[in-house]
Amino acid sequence: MMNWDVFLAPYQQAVDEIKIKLRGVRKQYNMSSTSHTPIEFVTGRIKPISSILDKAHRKNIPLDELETRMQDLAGVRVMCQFVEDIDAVVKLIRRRKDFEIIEERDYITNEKRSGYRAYHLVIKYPVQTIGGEKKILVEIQVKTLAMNFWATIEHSLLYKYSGEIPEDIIDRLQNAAEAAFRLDEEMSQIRGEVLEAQVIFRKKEEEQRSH
Ligand code: 0O2
Repeated sequence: MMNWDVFLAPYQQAVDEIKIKLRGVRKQYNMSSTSHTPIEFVTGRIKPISSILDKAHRKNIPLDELETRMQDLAGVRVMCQFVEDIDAVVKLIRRRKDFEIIEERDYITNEKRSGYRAYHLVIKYPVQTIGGEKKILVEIQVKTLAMNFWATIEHSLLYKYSGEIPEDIIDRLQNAAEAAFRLDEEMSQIRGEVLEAQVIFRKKEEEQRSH
């Protein structure tokens, strides 16, 4: 018999620690007046036992191999305002000394067939336990608010229809994915224009000061 509480405890610990660390990054950006924070908010979860069992069954993973073969028992999600911020978050994750990156999956350049978009990183994270150090696999999903909105709705529909979403709703989800993509594009354009306006404004100010 598997003792789930004992098995999942270090995963919960890893999620809690990483949430605190990434929220700390956000705080640091917010204190700096020069750069905008690429992190809007951070959430995290341990995969529910029923989902672990479903996925293990679906992917033929024996329960004694979960630790090495199920990479998202611990999951952290980083939400960004703009698509450009995703890149900034990925870069800052790559630079960290406490995260060892095992795998990266770019579902932004390679959108999934469902319409799902996000950037996934699987890291090895050291948790200190009373039995010594334990390296835990954690999946970090980095996405925009629009990508997250779409994925959350699609996820609950998958659950509602036990994975068999009716055709007409699938079509609507595809349309919604397209709309979310366009929303991200529009926001990026606006961001670009705001940044450009700021540069022009700063230049004008400097010119006035030097006269
Ligand atoms: P849950 O309920 O969120 O835990 P696979 O599960 O085979 O598609 P793999 O290789 O395990 O994928 O890893 P991947 O692709 O990084 O996906 C892991 C997680 O990404 C999923 O976990 C979802 O959270 C999210 N995800 C991936 N594809 C989709 C999608 O099409 N729609 C939505 N809404 N989320 C997606 P789980 O275990 O599937 O689900």
